[in-house]
Amino acid sequence: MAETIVYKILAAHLKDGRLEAGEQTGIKIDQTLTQDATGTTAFLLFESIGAGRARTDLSVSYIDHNMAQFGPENHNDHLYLQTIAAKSGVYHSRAGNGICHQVHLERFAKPGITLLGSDSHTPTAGGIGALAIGAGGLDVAVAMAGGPFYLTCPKILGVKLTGRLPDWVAAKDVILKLLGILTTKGNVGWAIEYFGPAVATLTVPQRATITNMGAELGVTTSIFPSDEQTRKFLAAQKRENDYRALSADAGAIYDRLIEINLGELEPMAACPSSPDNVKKISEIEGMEVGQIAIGSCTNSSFSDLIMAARTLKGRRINPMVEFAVAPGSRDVLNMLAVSGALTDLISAGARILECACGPCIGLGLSPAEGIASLRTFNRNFSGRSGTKDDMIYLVSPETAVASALTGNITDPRRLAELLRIEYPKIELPDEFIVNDNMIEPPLSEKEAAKADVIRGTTIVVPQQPTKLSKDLKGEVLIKCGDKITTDHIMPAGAFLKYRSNVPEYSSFVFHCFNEKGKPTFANRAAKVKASGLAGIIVAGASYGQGSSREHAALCPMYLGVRVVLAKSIERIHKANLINFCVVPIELADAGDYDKISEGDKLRIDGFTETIKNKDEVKIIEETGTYEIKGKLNLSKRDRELLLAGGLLKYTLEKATARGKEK
Ligand code: MIC
Ligand code: SF4
Repeated sequence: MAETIVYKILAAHLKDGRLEAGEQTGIKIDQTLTQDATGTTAFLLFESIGAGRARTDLSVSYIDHNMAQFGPENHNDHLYLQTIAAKSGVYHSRAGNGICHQVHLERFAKPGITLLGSDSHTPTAGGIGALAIGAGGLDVAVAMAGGPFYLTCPKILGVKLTGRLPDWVAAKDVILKLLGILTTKGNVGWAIEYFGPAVATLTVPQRATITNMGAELGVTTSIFPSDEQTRKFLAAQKRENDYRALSADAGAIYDRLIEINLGELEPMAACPSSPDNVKKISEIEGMEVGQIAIGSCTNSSFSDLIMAARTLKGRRINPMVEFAVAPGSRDVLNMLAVSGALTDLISAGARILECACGPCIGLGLSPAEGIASLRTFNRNFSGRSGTKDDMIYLVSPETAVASALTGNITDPRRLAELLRIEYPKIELPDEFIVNDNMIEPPLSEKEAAKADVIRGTTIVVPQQPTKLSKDLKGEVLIKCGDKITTDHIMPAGAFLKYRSNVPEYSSFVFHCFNEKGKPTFANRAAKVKASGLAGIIVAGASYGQGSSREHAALCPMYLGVRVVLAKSIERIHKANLINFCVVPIELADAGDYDKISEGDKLRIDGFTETIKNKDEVKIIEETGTYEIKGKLNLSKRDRELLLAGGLLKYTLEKATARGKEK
């Protein structure tokens, strides 16, 4: 049978289950990546599993998120991660070396491998032909310990690319176009495979921009073929040996097809405050801009930044614009320095930020009130920048740089007419500067046995869930609307420093919905927990969009939440809920959402029995006002996990059972 790339890679890694869309399948994971904001939990849980050394081909732990270092928390995390990585057989990319996805693309990812990362933008590596998937830290910990990763076999959306990008139109505009078509809702269970004649015209960094923002669509992964462009990129990274050709078979069948003619695309923007609120730049042109940033794992490659530098060379940023550049990796920064492009950026007035996530995760550069901020990032959820009611527009580096010169949103295709700037044709360099000085290899097993792990007092082992009760009696703690992101559930930015301390971090659950003078979500949850009832979260469609942060499941669980009842739930978040023994229930009839109010007391009789083998749940309002039906879209393994008290307990039980068999 003619196969897609996704199914070829899945078949080569199959460990458990059948390869059929909708089926739960366990696959072998070749590489893992973790980053510091999810990594401390992942490694603490990895230690709890007791696996000792990582059993993957390669695992890398990155420091790129929490680098502001106000107080000891962040540095405590870095030291813990560095020492536990060395001991566990894991490579460690130190603070300052760059954003995990950019560095992994440059130094480690390969065509045809499976990569699991505790970050939702792990599919960036799909740009090099890797099957790369984002997951919660506990799933990554289990994969590091050599366990299979379970996923629902996806349906394949084939995106056929034809034509060629016009000057000043960028890879970012391709994915923004797709976000406009598919939106951030309703794409759970799909993977995207790009093909068609235009693929050959896109470099690996351009492809990676496109696969990176597949995360915003909510698809499981996105992937490009591996071809001459891939070989060229790997050769320039001095690792041509990692190359292998990879493409779908002729006649491969896609479950859905979309065709995009790159030649017909225009510069686009995702307007406030969702990545799918896409408009053409021509529709919003002229709006005043107060801040512009180029960076993040979406658009911080050498090609992106050299384009910006060449466009800005000898010119000056508009004085009313704050303009910042965060290179994706230290190698990118080094290349900018050596080529002289860094001087062009500095001279034009750019603020050069660290090679890190920085403003993308709300750590610094929060915009002033009431101004539009243009960013080449991937998320513009309200408040994520650190400013309430922010107005963030997601754009290409080309649009960013054009607007930085004029001070208002500008279609870069007009730069010739406005400022006599011709498009700087950018070729991928034949050779990148490669310097792995800040990637620490792990200790040998012998050395590791004697090595100490540094654990600051701010690093607290997360508490595991208690088992579910036979019948559920609970209270609705909050009723929220559609498209609730994990940023709404667990704020990042200034709160990130509590990531390694669940009891502390939990006080900020649903922080954005807390009102002055009223009890916080955490206070209300504590009261309900003390009364002996379980906490219930009610939500609309697409609950848990965005990041892979398992704290969005772990912290509510810590506060006593045992059920999320929503119109629909996004893939990574649903898996995280199950991993931490919070039961995800979808409303059988979305209209029933209107019947439920905050404070309602709900009952599910035979709760654990239902989880064991039923698909339908009867939910009864305690005073008899209404009775509604919920759906349990759970695999056999999901049910086992929930009944065991979550993934960690399940993994430990399995290990004990295996030990007894021996
Ligand atoms: C994000 O972009 O939201 C993050 C921060 O990278 C998250 C991970 C996290 O919350 O630590 C993600 O995308 O998974
Ligand atoms: Fe970092 Fe932003 Fe990428 Fe998340 S999306 S990994 S915060 S750069």
